[in-house]
Amino acid sequence: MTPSLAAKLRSGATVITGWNIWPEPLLAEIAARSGFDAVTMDMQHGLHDPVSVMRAIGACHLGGKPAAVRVPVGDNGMVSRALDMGAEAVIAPMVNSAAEAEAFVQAAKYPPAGERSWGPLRGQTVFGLDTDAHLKMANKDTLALAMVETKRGIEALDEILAVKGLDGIFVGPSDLSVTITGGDRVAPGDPLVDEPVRIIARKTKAAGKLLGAFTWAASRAQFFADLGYQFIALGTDQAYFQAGIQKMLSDRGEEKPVT
Ligand code: 3PY
Ligand code: MG
Repeated sequence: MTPSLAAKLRSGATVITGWNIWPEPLLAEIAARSGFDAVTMDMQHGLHDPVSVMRAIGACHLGGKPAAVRVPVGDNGMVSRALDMGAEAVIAPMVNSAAEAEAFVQAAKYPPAGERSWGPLRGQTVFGLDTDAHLKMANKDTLALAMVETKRGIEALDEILAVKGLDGIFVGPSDLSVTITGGDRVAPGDPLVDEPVRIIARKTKAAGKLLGAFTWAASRAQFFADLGYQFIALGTDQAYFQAGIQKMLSDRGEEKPVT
């Protein structure tokens, strides 16, 4: 197994992940081969189902990059399944309390840290590890990241960070802006989210946990990276497709084939 996503992040590296919302493994593989350090399959707002996630994880490995999965809200069954399929990180959206974070960790970690049931039938093949090695690797080398993206989540942050086995916090700036404005605006890049983003960074680092966030622009990714966010999602495959079309329509360069 190549150095895990967890090992890279713990060594201090910044990891930029593509965000795959279209349930098509080929797109995940192309994202993996096109410069991203990892690819995340989104089952919350993205269109993935368990089968497409399973196929996309294999496609990411074919492209030489680790795969992460964002599960639907509160779907801890899918947390275990995504890990069983070979995901190196699972992201749980809308975690608003220590109890929710605790239930998430229970599904993501084998005993003694949690209560994950044994059966990584696909993951073992993806990682190429025997049973003992897989069991030893799993709790340390797969990450459970809880999204803090609401006022309630921020209020509960200290208790969420105290949950043993939780590896990190992943920030959703769109939901942060919606909750902060009381449902008035979706404004992920607005300065109004900067203060909570800074508070989350300070507290999470003090707790010795990892930081991740979603962004729509490389400049915003740099803002997060400067604050210590290391696992940074940039755009979605829908946005990559739209940006590619716009670039091709306006490109005045020489003709060359693209494969
Ligand atoms: C948010 O910005 O709220 C997210 O969940 C990113 O996908
Ligand atoms: Mg969100």
